[in-house]
Amino acid sequence: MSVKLTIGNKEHFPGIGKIPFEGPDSSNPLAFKYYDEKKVVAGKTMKDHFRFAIAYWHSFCGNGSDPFGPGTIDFPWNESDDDMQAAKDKLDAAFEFITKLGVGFYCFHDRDIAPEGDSVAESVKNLNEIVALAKAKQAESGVELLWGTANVFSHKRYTNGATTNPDFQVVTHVAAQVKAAIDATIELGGSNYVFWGGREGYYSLLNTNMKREIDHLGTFLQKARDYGRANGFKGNFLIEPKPMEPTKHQYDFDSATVIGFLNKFGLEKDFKLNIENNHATLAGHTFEHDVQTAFDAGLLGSLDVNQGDPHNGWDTDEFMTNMYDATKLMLVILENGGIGQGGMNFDAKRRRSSTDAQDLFIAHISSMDALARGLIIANDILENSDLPKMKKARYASFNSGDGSKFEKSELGLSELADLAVELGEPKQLSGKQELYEMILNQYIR
Ligand code: XUL
Ligand code: CO
Repeated sequence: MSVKLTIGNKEHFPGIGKIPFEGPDSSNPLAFKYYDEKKVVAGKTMKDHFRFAIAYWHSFCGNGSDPFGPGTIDFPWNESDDDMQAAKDKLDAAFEFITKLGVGFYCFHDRDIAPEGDSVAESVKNLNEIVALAKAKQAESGVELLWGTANVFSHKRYTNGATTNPDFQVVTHVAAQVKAAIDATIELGGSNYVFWGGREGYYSLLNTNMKREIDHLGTFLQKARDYGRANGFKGNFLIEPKPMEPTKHQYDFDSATVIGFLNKFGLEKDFKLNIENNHATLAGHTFEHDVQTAFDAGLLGSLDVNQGDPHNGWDTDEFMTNMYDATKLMLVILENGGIGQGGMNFDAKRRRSSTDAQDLFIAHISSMDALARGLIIANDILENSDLPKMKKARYASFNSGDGSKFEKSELGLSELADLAVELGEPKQLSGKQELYEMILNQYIR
């Protein structure tokens, strides 16, 4: 990737150059300690293992505002009173940041990169104008689009849902936005297109016909897929599960729910899942559980690698730095052959009180290092510890004889019951969870 520090006229992150790899002994906060993009682990460079992507909305739009107070972080690219000029300045800043960090991908919602206009036509015109500029920046920098999406949850017209809104007129506006966002993703060569069901869900069954709403969602996604395929989109469509927030009952609850939904509506050949750590934990799962569930269904698409706070129950979108979570995630990724044409989008924001420009770099560097270290440890565990052998050995009774016949569906219930009489009481076999945990700890070094 060629690195040009300023693409527009102005440098938005002065004093910060290309982030170097300096190794684990470095104390430079603006250097990688573990993420070495060229380092080969398990036959692949780190760059290819992760396919890291910057989340446009958090990194260049989220200024630290929360329900208790306004923004705390100054964005020099937001100074212009002209919305379109501000969007162009933001694009400059975004590509400056992405290339200085040395990340290969980015992700956006339509409204992150271009302002909503006063009409459908003006919104599409704004988007197309910025997309043309983004295309030039991608060509100049080598940065690629991991996925595009439409923000169909912020505008007040979506208060009662987007495609699941009880008002058909709202659904037509969703279509206008999704069509333009798919067009933008195709134009920018995006590898994937994401649907996160922002307000697709409900608060009370007293006013909600859940079946009708979910049917509308299925029909809408079939039409979006048909449009994308007819217009040359070759990437994966992705659904991002989340159990709650903003609504009480989000329809795309978790991986298992979405897999059932995709199969029901005949979407499983074109759609996969984009799984986010903080969403999985809100659903009462671990990240690796929801990722493994998607892999097992052949539907792992991409990841949003953030983390929540274990002490509260909402979506805090913190940068993923927990070494246990990173290691357990990378174990699942390595054991299942990698993330394919997906990637790892941060979908994380620095804390409201992290107000220095360099904090944005530090947050990303820290998370990339945690995941890189997790990759190295996971690979070490798989290559050098007894853990994979132990896990395999637990299922050895299904490898031959009657166990193998059962796996091949060759034994009926009566035959199985007769075998219980013949074989007698099974010997107690320890699951040895503490030993597995001991091995994990021994390798986190
Ligand atoms: C919200 C969330 C979204 C999606 C894209 O919780 O994760 O930012 O990733 O719409
Ligand atoms: Co997300």
